Amino acid sequence: MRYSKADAENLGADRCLLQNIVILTGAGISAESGLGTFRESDGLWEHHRVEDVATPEAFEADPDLVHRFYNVRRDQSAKARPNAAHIALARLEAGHPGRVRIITQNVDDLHERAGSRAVTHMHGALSGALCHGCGHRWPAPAVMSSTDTCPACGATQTRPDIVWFGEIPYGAEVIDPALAAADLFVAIGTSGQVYPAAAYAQHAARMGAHTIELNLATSANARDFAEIHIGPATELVPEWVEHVLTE
Ligand code: BV8
Repeated sequence: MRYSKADAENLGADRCLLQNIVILTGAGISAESGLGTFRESDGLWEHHRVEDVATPEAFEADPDLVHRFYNVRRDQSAKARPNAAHIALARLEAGHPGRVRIITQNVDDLHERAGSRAVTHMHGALSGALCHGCGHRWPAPAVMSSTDTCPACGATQTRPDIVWFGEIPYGAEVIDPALAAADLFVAIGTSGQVYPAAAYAQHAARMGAHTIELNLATSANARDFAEIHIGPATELVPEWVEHVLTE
């Protein structure tokens, strides 16, 4: 089933036609840029499950193991290039008359490098560093280690500015109103296994949005989507954007 103007008009006369589009992206949108996803690779880092590395407990126990994990990903992210899917979303934001907001679970900066501006990194970003002592934030150096000192307070409590499992995601003050006002919610390249992001489609649908999943495989929350397209993001996303911009 393809999303059509008739479907949009069925959204109800009081809802502007596709005025507000909210897009949730996951690791799958960056897969074709060469950045590994969490659950397709063997999901291991130095023989540890990623879920066990991306935690405050792991950082407490072995900060340099966690820093190594992010140093490698920061290097990979810097060498990666935005792909056709990132570029298409930037084209959508520039060409769509209504609002387009990207909520990304990813910590790479490929959306920004493709030209998207309205991007919320709900799980933080590799480009950021945070002082656990004073809360100061600054641009992360390419390589971080447990001996780094905070430029503001001098403490050796610096960490990547990333939201780990068990920590509260960023951006709720932007995300919650965006979901409430969404006419269209599109999830791209996410397995729907991590909360609260995995609940966004259901929430948006309850608020009246039409929901679409673009994914290489159906996600754990496929039941929350009115429409599902299966395929690689670099094919599905440009096609979908072209459809929205020319409908
Ligand atoms: C929180 C940053 C409280 C780190 C990440 C039991 C039940 C329910 C929930 C919980 C539970 N126990 C604990 C929880 C909460 C927990 C959680 O959800 N755990 C899961 C594992 C059950 N969540 C948290 O702890 C969150 N915090 O809940 O706080 C709270 C909340 C709100 C308000 C107050 C209090 C914090 C979670 C954040 C963790 N940090 N990332 C880092 O990046 O290193 S999560 C990490 O995995 C990613 O950021 C991403 O978000 C997440 C999921 O990954 P995906 O992006 O979906 O990637 P994945 O590999 O899984 O899937 C790839 C997809 O791409 C697949 O579908 C594949 O088919 C597709 N694909 C592949 N190639 C392509 C493609 N698609 C298109 N084209 C392709 N070419």
